[in-house]
Amino acid sequence: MPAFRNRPEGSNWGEFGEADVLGRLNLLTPERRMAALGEVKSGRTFALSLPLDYPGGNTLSAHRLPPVLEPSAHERGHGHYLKRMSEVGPFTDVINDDVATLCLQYSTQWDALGHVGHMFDADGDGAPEPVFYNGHKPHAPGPDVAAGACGHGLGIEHMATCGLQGRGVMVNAFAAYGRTRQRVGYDELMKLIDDQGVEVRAGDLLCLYTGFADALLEQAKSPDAAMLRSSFGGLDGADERLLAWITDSGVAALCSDNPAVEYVSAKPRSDQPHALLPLHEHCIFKLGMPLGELWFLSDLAQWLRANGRSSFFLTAPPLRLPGASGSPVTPVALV
Ligand code: UVW
Repeated sequence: MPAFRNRPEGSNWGEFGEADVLGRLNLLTPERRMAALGEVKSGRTFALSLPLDYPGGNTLSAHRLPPVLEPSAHERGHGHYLKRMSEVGPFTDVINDDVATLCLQYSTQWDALGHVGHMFDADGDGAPEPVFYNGHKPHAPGPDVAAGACGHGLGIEHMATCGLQGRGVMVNAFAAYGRTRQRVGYDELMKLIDDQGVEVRAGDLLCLYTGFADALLEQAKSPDAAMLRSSFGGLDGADERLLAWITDSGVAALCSDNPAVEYVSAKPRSDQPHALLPLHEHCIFKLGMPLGELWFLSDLAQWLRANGRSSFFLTAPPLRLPGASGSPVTPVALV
């Protein structure tokens, strides 16, 4: 029995199975991974993560706080950071052991499929209820569910265990627009793809480089939110032709160096109920497609451009943290 009676217009719910939790990551097949290995020609790697204490502060997202890294309680109990094994025997080892308090979506991250749901009448009772990809329902926090965690069947652990590797493709929006707040809709994306000779294939992990993370690094953990918000754009989730292209392209995931992949505007687009984040709605909620945000794409984008390439092998598993709605990630591109 599917978990839903109605499915949202334009969604693929049920197509990967009634209980599916991977969405478009199902397209990362062994055959496609083998083909993606053909992108490896030099053996050079690029780490696509920011330091996880960037952006700095919480001006970009008030509820996401910088990580706090401390020695573990055990070591604090010893009154010093280093545990000296000489205290328990004739040992020379000195050991550090840390605890991190980490907002999982503070810095370079994956949004899991449990990150964004919508009010939608999936059960057909005539009233919308909160629901996620493939009809998954949120669970109320209880003894088995960490209070405050999304706590339903779409936690990030599924992305971790699926072996998140495949063919990456880079679209370099910064090369065309520089530091201009540009909406990248269907027309703009097709022009970038044509001009840059990008070949997008089903199962690809598509990366959009805007330059946002470079500005963050320049601002050295004191982000100038006004400058950042007025200087960098993203994919235009309000453009229906772009959404149709995302569906038809078979792309497995979208990633960017900006904070939301999409161009965010808090201004309502109509008087009718609608998504604040329409690209999130289309990708995460309707298609089961994870979004990668605040990735550090600059060095890779420059290298690809200098070498007349746009594709690479990408490895990007999140933390295997059951129930989490997002996770830090250290993606690695192999070219
Ligand atoms: C929200 O904050 C809702 O989304 P994201 O971090 O994915 O842009």
